[in-house]
Amino acid sequence: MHKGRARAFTNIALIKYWGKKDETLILPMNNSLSLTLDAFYTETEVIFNETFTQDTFYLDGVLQDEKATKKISQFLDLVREIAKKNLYAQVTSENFVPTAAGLASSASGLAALAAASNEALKLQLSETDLSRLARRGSGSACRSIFGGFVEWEQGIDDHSSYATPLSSDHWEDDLAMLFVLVNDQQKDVSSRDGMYRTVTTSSFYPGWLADAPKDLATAKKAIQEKDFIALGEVTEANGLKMHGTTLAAVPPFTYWSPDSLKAMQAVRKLRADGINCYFTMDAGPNVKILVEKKNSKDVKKYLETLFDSSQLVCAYAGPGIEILK
Ligand code: 2P0
Repeated sequence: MHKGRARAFTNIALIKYWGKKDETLILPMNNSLSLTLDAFYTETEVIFNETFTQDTFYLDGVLQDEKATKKISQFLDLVREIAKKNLYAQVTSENFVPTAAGLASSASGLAALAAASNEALKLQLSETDLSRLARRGSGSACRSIFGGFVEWEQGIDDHSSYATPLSSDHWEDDLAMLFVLVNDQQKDVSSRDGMYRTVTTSSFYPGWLADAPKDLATAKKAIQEKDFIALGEVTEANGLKMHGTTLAAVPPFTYWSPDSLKAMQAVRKLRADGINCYFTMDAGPNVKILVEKKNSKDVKKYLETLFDSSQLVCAYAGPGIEILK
């Protein structure tokens, strides 16, 4: 029996990954930049055993169906290939999220599974190799191997596409990200399907691709100079551009709900009142607000006049993967 356990934290992109140039290898169309957070994480245990006759996957105590297990099995096939071992596995994952808010993240999930597998089979992969491996499970997972600010270099092949931590002199410790958890009545378009549809059909997509490298350069400069306003402005603009592409997809779609707009308006109002904060959104209606730690209480206080306090979660910068005994 070969057993490993690991914890990985979720990350939120300030410069988004949106679109693949290779669907199988999960090579992105552009570099992205994220902040790993401390509030949401996944703990995963993987056991490879000679006596198992298939892969099984438990998430939050519930045995998962064929579709969810298949994604895990395909990832484990990569691990088995690296290990040159033909063993089935039992994967037990727990997502730690403050409320049942649909924030279960494939980023933390696949990063934890990659790290746990590395541990179980004593593969001794470097963090760079782990990032490459996690990427094959879910693109954004390659960034969750590391803490703080992280850049995912798109690369041109399996070998050259991986994430690296950005040096920031610990500036991320002065920042916070406030989550506004919004209920959504709409049918979900998964990020995988959403980005595929956008790349293949949206006439706005070339505009996204033209701007992404410039936005990335602006964000990296802002981090180097600890310029919060510059980082916030480019984060908000880049997120809006990503969401703009979905409106021109065929068929069109949006991840925004009325409450998402309400949260965005609140951020604009706070800025007008002199509190610097900026929003971003991912493949769902939740709004994430980047703010300096020193102002996070004031932002939360204002949002509590608009949303239930159970919908508001404040996160800080988080660490990279952790091996659990
Ligand atoms: C990001 N998202 O950079 C972007 C912004 C969502 C919007 O990465 O298909 O679950 O498994 O590679 O990583 C979510 O997409 O997609 C994501 P796959 P993933 O965070």
